[in-house]
Amino acid sequence: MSRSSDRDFTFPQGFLWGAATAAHQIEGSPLADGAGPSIWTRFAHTPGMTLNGDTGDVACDHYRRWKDDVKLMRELGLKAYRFSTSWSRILPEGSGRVNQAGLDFYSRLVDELLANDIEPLLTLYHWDLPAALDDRGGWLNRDCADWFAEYGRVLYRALDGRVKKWVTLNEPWVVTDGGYLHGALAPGHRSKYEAPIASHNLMRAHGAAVQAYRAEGQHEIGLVVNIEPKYPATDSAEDAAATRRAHAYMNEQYLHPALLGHYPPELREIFGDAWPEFPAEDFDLIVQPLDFVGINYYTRSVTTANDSYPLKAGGVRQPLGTYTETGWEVFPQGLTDLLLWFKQTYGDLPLYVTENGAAFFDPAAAEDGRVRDPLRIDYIRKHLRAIHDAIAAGVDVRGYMAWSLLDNLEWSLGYSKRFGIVHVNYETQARTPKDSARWYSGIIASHGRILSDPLPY
Ligand code: PNW
Repeated sequence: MSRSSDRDFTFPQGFLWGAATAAHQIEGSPLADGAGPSIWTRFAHTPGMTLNGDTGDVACDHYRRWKDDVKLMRELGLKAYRFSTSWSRILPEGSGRVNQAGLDFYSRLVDELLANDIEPLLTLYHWDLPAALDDRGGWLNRDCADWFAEYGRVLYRALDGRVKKWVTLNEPWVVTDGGYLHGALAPGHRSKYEAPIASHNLMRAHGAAVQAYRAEGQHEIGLVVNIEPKYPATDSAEDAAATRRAHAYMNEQYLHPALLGHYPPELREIFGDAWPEFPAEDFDLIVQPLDFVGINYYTRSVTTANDSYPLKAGGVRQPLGTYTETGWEVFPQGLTDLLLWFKQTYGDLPLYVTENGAAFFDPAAAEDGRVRDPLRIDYIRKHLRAIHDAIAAGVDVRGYMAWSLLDNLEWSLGYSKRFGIVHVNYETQARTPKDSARWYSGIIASHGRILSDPLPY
């Protein structure tokens, strides 16, 4: 595991090294300064929806500590910071009236990042729909494409030029699968009839926001998807077919319409009578030229014919596998495989790994103040090597954002899972860079060269 290697792991010049967060997971103060509630504020305050009733009311208090947090990013040597804006801070009713104070918060944050030579990557939607729009049907309402484009325009006009990399949606698959099919995430619906409609409207909203950007903006815009490569458990024909369906459902459901203009045919098989006929002209809106695609990668799954998609997705536990605290198998090879698959399927688009990381049970800070998290270092190190393999094979990967900068609110799992490279003490809000953060600083400073060194343990 800790053998050194003669290989040169230096990454291309200009490779963007960063870390990522999302508004609801770190900001706290969700209703401050005129903001409206989001579906996550409402969901988390509904008894029984989150572990221990945890809410985002305080989170990492980043809404008040943003300046110190940027200082910390600077100290770690980050070149980029991926964050999301909260729609209901900016448009409290989701559409119509703009709340200048909400916009100012992000404007100050972006200025502070730039003053510290950190490139902002701004995601418009990381799951926190304004509650007022959910009251009008949320992603089930076809008007959401107009609402989202309107919200995008407000931000493009305020920040384009200072922000040069924009993302429409973070992980539409999770929004739909968690929010409309299984109900584990806001708004907590469980309907196989709603899920395809929500997915389709998310993609229409994506298309509308990209179109609006072409009219207003001068720089780059893309989409972020989560990809989980699927491998068959055996070489039986049944397992192969199940793997195909799982792959179409999770990995192609959004990229196919966004980049090819149609859905993979397996979706009809999966959803049966719940799969509607969509108007052909919708696909003209959905398929927009993108400047880049962001890929969030955490794990793979091993699929059998016993998994029935979409309602129950099993995944076979690997007896020799290593698993993180969220039960996800550590499988770096999957990242190389998926990057190669992407290029083969969708062609040569610039790619960013916009999230990658792991929750592990980190020990408390030792007396020397260090938080020792060797498993996280090992995880990130292996995944960076896997990305390097893909680059060496010709895939155009331009950056890596560790998930996450800070320990934060892991949605319905509350504060129980820690993904940060920086430890957050939720009582005092003290930030302590873990060993992984220190090690990652060294990666950035050496352009990845120290990936050939043995593990620092
Ligand atoms: C991502 N899956 O979510 C999100 O973008 C983050 O906000 C989140 O904190 C992070 O991963 C860690 O969970 C995912 O089931 C949730 O495949 C679920 C899946 C993938 C990504």
